[in-house]
Amino acid sequence: MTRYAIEANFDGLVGPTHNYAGLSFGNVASTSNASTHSDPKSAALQGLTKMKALHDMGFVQGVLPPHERPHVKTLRDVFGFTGSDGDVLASAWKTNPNLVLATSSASPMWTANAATVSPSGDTGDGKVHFTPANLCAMFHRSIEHSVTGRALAATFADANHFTHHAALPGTDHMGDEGAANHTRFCGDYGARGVEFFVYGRHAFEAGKTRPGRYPARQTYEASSAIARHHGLSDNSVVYAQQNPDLIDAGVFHNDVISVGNGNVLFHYEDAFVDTPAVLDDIKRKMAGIADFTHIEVPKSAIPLSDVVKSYLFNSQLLRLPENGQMMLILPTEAKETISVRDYLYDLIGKGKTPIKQIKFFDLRQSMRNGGGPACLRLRVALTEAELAATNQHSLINDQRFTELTAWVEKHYRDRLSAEDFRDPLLLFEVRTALDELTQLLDLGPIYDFQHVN
Ligand code: SUG
Repeated sequence: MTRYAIEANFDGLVGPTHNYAGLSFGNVASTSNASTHSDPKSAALQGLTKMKALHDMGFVQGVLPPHERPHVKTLRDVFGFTGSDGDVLASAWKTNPNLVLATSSASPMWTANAATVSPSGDTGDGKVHFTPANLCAMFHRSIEHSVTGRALAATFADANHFTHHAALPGTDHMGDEGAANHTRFCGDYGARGVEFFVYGRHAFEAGKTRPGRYPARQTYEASSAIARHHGLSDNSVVYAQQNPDLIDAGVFHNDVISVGNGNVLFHYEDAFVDTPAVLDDIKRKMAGIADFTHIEVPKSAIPLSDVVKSYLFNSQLLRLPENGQMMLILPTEAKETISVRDYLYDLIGKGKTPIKQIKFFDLRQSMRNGGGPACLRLRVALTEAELAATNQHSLINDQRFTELTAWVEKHYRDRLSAEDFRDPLLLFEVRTALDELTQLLDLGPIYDFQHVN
């Protein structure tokens, strides 16, 4: 029996410490914008504008909170600094400013990396399963999963509907980047679908291909462990290795080279190792669920460097609630890259594609760190009962949008540079803002400074 269900998007609210520290090796935008000053207020308002627009189009839109940064607890527990919070910041900065910067990134805003989510139609126990990503490839992101786990548990609290797993161990062998490397194909969102896991390398088998220049952040072993923990059946799971040459060209997550939803996969030529076999496997497992279709962008139409620069595939592929048509939400950079713009207008002009509409959003503040529309959201397919069991304060409506906009206007600075992070005043500003936010979103005490153990 088909149950009424929707796909909700939970966007990360950009944090008050949004900045460009060049922390992500292999992410071209991050390294090339290192040390430029940022504008956290505009960044947060750009994100909220996208959330409100999706709500206005009839989608269920949720929000996940930013994290406390600088994270003094990491400076204490990991690096061993002591004294008052101000002392800890001062001595860490004196020792090496990079220690403070690595604990000050607003990177939890990219909630595509928050977790892997399996909807209840796919799981062994019929509940929605969440595994926060350990993000162990980058130090500044490896400190995210505990607070992310608490935020998810507070948002999806009802144990009758939601199961929360611990992050996998944060070791190189089990590197996990969450939904950025995970896609789900389906017919109805509430029925069984096919979960598609894309990994960069095998960790327990020597001699397999892997990139030579940049890190392959996700391992096959991490992806397959999550599938087991979530109770997915083998005939509903497809694994694919990302093409290592693409990782070496700056494609650090699968969501920089393909995006899927419903019965559609939109992808670049040779996105995977043996792409035809991967497509066959998906098609075979989708039989009886929905007619799987794919749109392949040929290399001859768009050079790889334009794909990476424009973030064409880091778009949100959405199924419009009113008519089931597909639409793409893209960053403005896609319109400004001529090969990409020409391709897109040709694609929707032909009319023979399931993608019928395109919309562009200004997300420049996030894009400068390599985060496009798809990075900013975690998809959670929910039945009617699961949606009702979700924390309603985490859902965007007109009132919540107004409250969050006022909250940003009140607490965020419009200019931040590296030196600002040594100032304890910034830390206290952040904590005051986040304390208010947990009340606004009715999340309870999820932050370390709120004395959670
Ligand atoms: O992990 N950038 C993030 C961008 C994440 C994008 N997410 C997806 N593709 N789903 C990363 O590389 C840069 C932070 C800095 O350099 O200051 C950063 O963490």
